[in-house]
Amino acid sequence: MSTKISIVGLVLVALSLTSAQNDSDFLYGYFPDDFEWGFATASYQIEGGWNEDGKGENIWDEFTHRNPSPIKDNSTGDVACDSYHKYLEDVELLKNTGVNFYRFSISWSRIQPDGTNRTFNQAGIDYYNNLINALIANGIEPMVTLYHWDLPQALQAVGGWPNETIVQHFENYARVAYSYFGDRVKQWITFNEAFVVCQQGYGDGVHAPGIASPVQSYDCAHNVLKSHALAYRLYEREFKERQQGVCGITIDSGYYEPEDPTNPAHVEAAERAQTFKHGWYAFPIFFGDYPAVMRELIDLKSASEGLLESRLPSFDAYWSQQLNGSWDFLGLNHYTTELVVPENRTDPGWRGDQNTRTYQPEEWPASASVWLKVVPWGFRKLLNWIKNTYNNPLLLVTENGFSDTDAEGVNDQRRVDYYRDYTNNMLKAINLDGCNVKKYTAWSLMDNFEWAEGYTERFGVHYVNYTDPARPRTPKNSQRFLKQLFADNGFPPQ
Ligand code: GBH
Repeated sequence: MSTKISIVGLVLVALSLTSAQNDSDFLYGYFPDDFEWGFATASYQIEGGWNEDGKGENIWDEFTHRNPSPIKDNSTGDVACDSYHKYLEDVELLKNTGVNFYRFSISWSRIQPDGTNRTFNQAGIDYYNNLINALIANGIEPMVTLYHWDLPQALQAVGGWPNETIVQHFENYARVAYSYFGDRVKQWITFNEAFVVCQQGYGDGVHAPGIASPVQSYDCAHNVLKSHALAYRLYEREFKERQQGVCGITIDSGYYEPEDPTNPAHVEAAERAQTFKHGWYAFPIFFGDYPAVMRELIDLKSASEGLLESRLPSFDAYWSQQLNGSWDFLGLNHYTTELVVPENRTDPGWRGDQNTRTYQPEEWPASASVWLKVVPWGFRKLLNWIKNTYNNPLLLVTENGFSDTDAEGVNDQRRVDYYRDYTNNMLKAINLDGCNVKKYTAWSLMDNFEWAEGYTERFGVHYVNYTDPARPRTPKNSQRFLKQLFADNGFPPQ
């Protein structure tokens, strides 16, 4: 009897080990009954109406209007998908796909044109009120991101996120949003992908405001985290009881797999990469401070560069306390996986500081984005890493998706495959591994302005024709696939 059990056990272990890597065993079955499905978008990527009805300029307006253009196809979000005028059509698309919720972001400068309490724009409030009301009238729950990268330009003019004065302005902005929309919005996300805000915007400089600095990205992160904490505590203190909503943050992370999982140095390097990426933002929120490995390495490197203070700032007891536990849920944006090898580096900044090199093997299936390879098993492993690292917090997948080009049009079989295989790995993480995931959000409802890549990469399940002034949206095959998945709440046994 006992040998029988252990043989069964061995077979199960062997099966789960191979499944983690090659995904050959598709899991049929259902998500939990209370599981919810939705789509995400972001204000700058879809709205257009960049200077309409009193909206202030933001850093993406300024960035895309530069000459020469830093955007691949020299495009802008001036019109984008024209959702500022077509939002009712977008609500129809959502309704037709059978979603539970819609994740969109508020353009800060549309409601506070200079980003401070000195200015206020009623037309911006009206726009979001109309959108929220239309969603609710159609049985779709709004999930609102306060900051998806479009900082009011007036705040960048005084230094942007690396300037600590921004923390108070963000809290003030959050108060306006909670006050005007919180009677109907019950799900708040303070920041979308703080990593991208700070590292792409102030570290590598490939996103607005286009600053490349090994110091500013850490200062940015510090103030983004403080801003998150204040906005969370404000909601908790003044709104939560009355409005009965929840507040959290979305942290983006790939999965980091050791190149050689049998080599302890590789395993350690992968853990370091994972911690530098996800832990940079999540450790302060879950534990009240940056990860020890970041403190150690960045302090050491700063000293050897002859700096008198570390490039990584510190939280005092007050901020540590404000941050610690400032979450009702953890938002996760996940797209891809990288392999990691250890490497001693001296280039200052977030990349060099972690003493790793990451890459993706050529043979992994590609997308239209250089950084996005299709690695479905990495999703399951990341969900397990989060479960183990933060004691299985309530996790909402706030983005996941695949890019192709204009050539695919509406016949987007690779996107269908991506969604099928990634959501199947999420099903395994939930039903087999016990990960506490309660929502899944596909990026994106429709093709849109893909930041530095302009309109050259498409992430939508609706095709948007940008050469037509009416910006018509057409469902792709992936829209039909997800509609079925949402309706079935899983994969019905064949
Ligand atoms: C998300 O970005 C955004 O939230 C969304 O607005 C965007 O449209 C969507 O995904 C698709 O890109 O080489 O280490 O610098 C997440 C994607 C994360 C992709 C950071 C590029 C660069 C990682 N980005 N990544 S790194």
